[in-house]
Amino acid sequence: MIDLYTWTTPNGRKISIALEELGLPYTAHAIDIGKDEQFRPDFLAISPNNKIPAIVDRDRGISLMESGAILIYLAEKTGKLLPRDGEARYRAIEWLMWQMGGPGPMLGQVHHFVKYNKGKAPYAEERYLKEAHRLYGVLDKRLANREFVADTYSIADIALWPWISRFEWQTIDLNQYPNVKRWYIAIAGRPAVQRGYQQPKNVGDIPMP
Ligand SMILES: N[C@@H](CCC(=O)N[C@@H](CS)C(=O)NCC(=O)O)C(=O)O
Repeated sequence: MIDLYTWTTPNGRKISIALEELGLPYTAHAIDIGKDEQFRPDFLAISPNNKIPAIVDRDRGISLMESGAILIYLAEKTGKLLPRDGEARYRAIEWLMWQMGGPGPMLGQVHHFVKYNKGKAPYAEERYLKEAHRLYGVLDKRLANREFVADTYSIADIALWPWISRFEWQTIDLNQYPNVKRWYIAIAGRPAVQRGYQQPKNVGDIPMP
């Protein structure tokens, strides 16, 4: 049994979606970051960087923070969603790391400046929106001749998809990125994604372009 500490954000949904896809039994515990619950000492004991998501795998007595590390751990635990060896494995890790270093932090800044702080910091809005479009362009090109970012559906897609699901917050028109749009709609149709999206609580339908 796995305990997942999470909230209704892209980083949290990566892990609930992966757990659903892998069919691993888990309990989702809500850490409301709007109420500063991520600073509770019991949460800090498993996530010293005070951020969701984090997991505790009771079977192995291990706790982990950082969504990328958790995704690799879950994939290796089950032997699914990450090729075992060869170029395919490193391609999936490459795009997972791209998500962790690019779309994650950059689109996070777009949410702050373009949605929550609109009109107050034009330099930041322009900078991060420009970077968002660049990243969407990179993803669109990657998906031009393949179904998924690393050919077969993997933890790299699972890491990226919840960030793209905030396209409305980011003022991104997915019609500008037809390959991303096709990929996004296909993944949104997966029952495991639909279940994982609604953790740790139901927040309404998945946004559709
Ligand atoms: N690199 C981390 C980022 C996690 C992250 O930024 N989590 C946000 C929610 S999406 C959070 O917990 N923020 C609370 C805070 O910063 O205090 C990961 O991928 O797990």
